[in-house]
Amino acid sequence: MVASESGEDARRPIVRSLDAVIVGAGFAGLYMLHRMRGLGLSALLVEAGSGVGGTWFWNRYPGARCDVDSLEYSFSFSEELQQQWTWSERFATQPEILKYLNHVADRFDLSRDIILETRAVAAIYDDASGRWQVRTDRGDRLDARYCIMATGCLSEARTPDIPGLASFGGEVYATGQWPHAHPDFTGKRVAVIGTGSSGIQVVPMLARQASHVFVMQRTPNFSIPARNAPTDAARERAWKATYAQKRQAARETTAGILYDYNDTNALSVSETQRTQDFEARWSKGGVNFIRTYCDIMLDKNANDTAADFVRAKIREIVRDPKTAATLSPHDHPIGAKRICVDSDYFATFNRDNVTLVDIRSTPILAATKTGLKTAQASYEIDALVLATGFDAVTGALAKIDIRGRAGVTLAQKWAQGPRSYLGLMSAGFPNFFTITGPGSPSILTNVVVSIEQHVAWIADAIAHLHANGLACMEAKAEAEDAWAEHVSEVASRTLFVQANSWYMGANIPGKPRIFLPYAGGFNAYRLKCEEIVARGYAGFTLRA
Ligand code: NA7
Repeated sequence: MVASESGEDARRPIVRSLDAVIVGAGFAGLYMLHRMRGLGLSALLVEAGSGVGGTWFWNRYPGARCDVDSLEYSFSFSEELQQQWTWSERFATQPEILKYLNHVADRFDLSRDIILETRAVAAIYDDASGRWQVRTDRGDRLDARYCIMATGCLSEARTPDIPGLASFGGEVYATGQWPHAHPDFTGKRVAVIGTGSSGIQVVPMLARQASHVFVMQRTPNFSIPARNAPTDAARERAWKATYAQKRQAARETTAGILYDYNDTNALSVSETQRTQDFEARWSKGGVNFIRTYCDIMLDKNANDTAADFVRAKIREIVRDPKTAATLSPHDHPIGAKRICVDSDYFATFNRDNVTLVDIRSTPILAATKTGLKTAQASYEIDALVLATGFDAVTGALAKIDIRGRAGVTLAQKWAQGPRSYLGLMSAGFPNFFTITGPGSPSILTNVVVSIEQHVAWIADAIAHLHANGLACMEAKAEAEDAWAEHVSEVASRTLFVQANSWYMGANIPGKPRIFLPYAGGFNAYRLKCEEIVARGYAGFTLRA
């Protein structure tokens, strides 16, 4: 790799003319680089971290784990890779996924074209030459025909604006930027702010170490037990015997995952039957729970049956009725916020060293030198853990000064909400691609499946340009408008729009309230992309 671990001055600025600059070395960027190489094109990948892995590089907090089955949350593009790699657990831990991504980088010799510890700060389109000028915080000047953003949907971690936070004298950690040297919480009093997936994963781990954990909860979340287990060797063998077919079958589903889909409506079966069905899914564990019936995300009455079941489980697990009530979500339909998957989260509140603090009714007023203060109490702590989420989908793009045709910035264009054709390209930004951009299924699916589809589509589009002597590709404004309307119309038919979620941009003050991903399902989306190609890249302008 070009950059080194040894600090800022270890290398001189790079000045290079390339076919493509790729930003971000997570699943998306790594595969994109591999595909560009496959086309015989020159590409350089710019990565802010000191290693590859993207989201899985930064989110290394204790308990960080994927909630998609390992056999599915992995690349399918190389048969040898998928046959040879072995996952140790049903839901892989962050260190194992990071090891896998490092293995992929080594196996496909990607590292020689990756510059680490380097943040892309600007990408400016030059109308005259039709090329992108990418600048980095290390002074690099990269000039390329294609600029491909693989910046991730959950990569821009945010920290809360708590008055006095800077004056807190203890340790402060953010789950989305966890230090490499794991902090030791033994004997310490810790407060965790945030009870989304990250908070729900980290709390049980901290409770085993710390002398006391205060869980500062603003909004309770629905969570399903993971039922994680070591990889079952027979199941793995069976999968690998027909891996390619399984991957294809997954691509033909809504989520890009071989869940147990059920086309029955929740209210079409008896209450006894429903309880049995929910119980069966609950004991199997995982987000598959939300697929117990096909209308859970479409019909509020159906949704209520699933939500009631989970609330009853919380009451069953948590001994103190008041704590159980505070942990029970009532403000959003189950699944309308990303459903969480946990290992012993609710049971953790039965421990003597764990206290739930309802900061909805008594908000945090300030941080002090020694802890946190609400209107009712002061919490003396040694460490503070912020599990406060991300500026999702568009946050990482917004941090880069991206300017398209006539100097128009992406930030200006997206001020009222992102506009993108298929989540892949935005009008006015020629040869500029976003992998899992807004308006694509991305985070509503197995994101690796979505990434592979996007990368393959972009690589094929670039190959098409080259094969036909074309230099430039751009989304048409009218195609983009029609797509945005479709994305919002599909979302409006679901219960997703009823929650103040990061899917809606609702967790970021001032962010336009728009449903960011495409809720029409992976398979429908994939077919749409294929149809557009078959129609000669309908909705795109291709120029010589
Ligand atoms: P999430 O799901 O956005 O959760 C963030 C949590 O932090 C959530 O409970 C928020 O409460 C809470 N939060 C955010 N800001 C504050 C402030 N200022 N005060 C108190 N509490 C706050 O992020 P995660 O990292 O857990 O998960 C993101 C995705 O990663 C997840 O969905 C998976 O797909 C993987 P709120 O709900 O806003 O009241």
